[in-house]
Amino acid sequence: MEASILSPNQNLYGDLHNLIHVLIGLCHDPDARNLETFSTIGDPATAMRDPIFYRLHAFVDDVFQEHKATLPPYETNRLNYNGITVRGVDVVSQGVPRNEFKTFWKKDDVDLSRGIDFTPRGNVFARFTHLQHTEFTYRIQVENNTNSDKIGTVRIFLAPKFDERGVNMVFRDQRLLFIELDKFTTTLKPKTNTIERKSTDSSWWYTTGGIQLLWLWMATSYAHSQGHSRRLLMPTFVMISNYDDDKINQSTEGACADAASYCGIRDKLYPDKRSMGYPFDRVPRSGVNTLQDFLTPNMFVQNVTIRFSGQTFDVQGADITNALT
Ligand SMILES: [Cu+2]
Repeated sequence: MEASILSPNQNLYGDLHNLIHVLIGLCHDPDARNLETFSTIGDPATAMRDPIFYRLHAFVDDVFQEHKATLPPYETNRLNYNGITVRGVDVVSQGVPRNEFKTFWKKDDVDLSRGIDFTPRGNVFARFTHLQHTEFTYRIQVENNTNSDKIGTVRIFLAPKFDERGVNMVFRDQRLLFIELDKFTTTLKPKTNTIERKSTDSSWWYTTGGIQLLWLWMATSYAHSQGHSRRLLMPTFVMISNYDDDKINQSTEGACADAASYCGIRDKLYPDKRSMGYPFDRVPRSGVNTLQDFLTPNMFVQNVTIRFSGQTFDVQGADITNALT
């Protein structure tokens, strides 16, 4: 899909994804006779503004899934973590019912001074309104039935429960829609453990929470498209995998390490030995038709509601819903 300078044979591996961006981006002046530059899809900063971006990326996903379909499914011995059982998962948030994500509008300022083509004397702020969610904490109950400390990788995902007709999704379709909300390592003492993890510590968290926010935004948009205006039920999936099978022997210090799921760690290996998307990146083992069929004892599913409150908060965080006309 995308050779890099590390690929042993760049011509053989090709660069399908990037070259389609370039192909479409220059289609209005393919032999450069008018000295035109590329259009929106040619630059990562603007590519998503072109509707064909989504067709291109769906195509890239499809090619990748064709490859994944040739790999053997994960059998339970490559999913389970012997001795580790996840007993319960809750999402808790102040002033919000348990197992609910609350979303609302938030005003914020962004400094555009580095992106404009004159030299400003100071900052150039633009105020915009975006979707935001209240901070929340995952509370995960885990039993370690061995008699020593165990290290695990906690993997948290969100997925739709229903398809566009409101019917429960089958696993072979649903697995392609799981999105990672967080991933971190934890030490499990013998017997019972309660893991608490804040949304602001997420491996996808990015200053004001861009990426995680994007997922919740997509989920809320999906809710609207489903006609469940302002309210959507989604399974939150938690898995604890064996860190012995996950770890990369390197220091985890480095640029971008706080959002490592998103961008890796600069000049280091990707900090997870498992394939990206694990455990949902391969076709399921035989006999698995639903998410419930897929579960091994080290996994747990909690249905969580995403509720859009309709409120708007200003830059300082004051509720200005009723001040708007
Ligand atoms: Cu792309």
